[in-house]
Amino acid sequence: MQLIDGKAVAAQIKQEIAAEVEQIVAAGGKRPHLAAILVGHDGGSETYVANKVKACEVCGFKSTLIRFEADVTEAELLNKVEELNQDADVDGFIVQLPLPKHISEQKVIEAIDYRKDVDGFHPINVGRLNIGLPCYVSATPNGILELLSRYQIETSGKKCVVLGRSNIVGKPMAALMMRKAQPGDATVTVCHSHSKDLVKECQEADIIIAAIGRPNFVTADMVKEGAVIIDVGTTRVPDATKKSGFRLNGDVKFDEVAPKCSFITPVPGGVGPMTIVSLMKNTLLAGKKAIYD
Ligand code: BQF
Repeated sequence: MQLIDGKAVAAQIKQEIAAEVEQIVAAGGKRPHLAAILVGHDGGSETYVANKVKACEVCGFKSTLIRFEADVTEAELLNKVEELNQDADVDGFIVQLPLPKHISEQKVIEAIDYRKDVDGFHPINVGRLNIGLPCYVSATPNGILELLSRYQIETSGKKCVVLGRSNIVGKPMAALMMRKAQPGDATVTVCHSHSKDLVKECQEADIIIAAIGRPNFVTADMVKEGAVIIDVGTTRVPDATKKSGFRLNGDVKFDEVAPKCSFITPVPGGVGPMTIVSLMKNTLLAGKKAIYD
């Protein structure tokens, strides 16, 4: 069993990005600038945005954090999105999800200029991903692809089960794994809360990508000997022994599943850090105007 060290890979990629940024700036180019909108004070969202701002510093990017209280109106939020769309200094920006219930996430996502949509959530980027055109790719699936690539994990012709069908992880992950590319070329099955034969599908899988947000959902009996397990779960569960009062729990029962695997990602330190670094890669692309313009 080999542990996939997302934290170490992410640290290395951030150094690669930082080196490229210094080259760009030395040559008279623009330092990439990421802006993030954070609505409210949800603990998870606060942490995730802080992780992104910190990563920008490490990469040598400029970053701007824009905060609104949870009672911000949809119109006010849409105004800020439009302002960032027009701001020539901002190369890319994100709106941290989830948003309060009185705001339509879809409306906000569609208001973002797709050329600055470094989260890859705008329908134009989603559509382009699905037909194999250059685009901003959703950060978590792209980070997983990067791990599969750096660990030279064979995906071509393999049975890949994606657990979860969210717009942010499950659906783009399935699209990427079925692409005619490396990593890719897999036979992809997407399972979700209504799948009848989920356990059987998992037992036959060479690769399981678990993104259902249910702690310890994937157990040893569901995993084939030698399978590759990618755990996207990051549920915060109370833990009195931690300074923060909680810990992150994956979708995989790590202790019993790990001995059966060829490769497995831990939580924390697996997919999470790669999500952040993928956003940094998209921001670098935005700064370079590498995809659009
Ligand atoms: C780690 C996210 C659910 C809903 C919205 C490092 C992150 C997490 C874990 C992180 C996530 C999860 C993010 C670790 C960003 C991943 O060391 O294991 C980093 O910051 N993430 C998000 O922005 O929105 C979410 C999960």
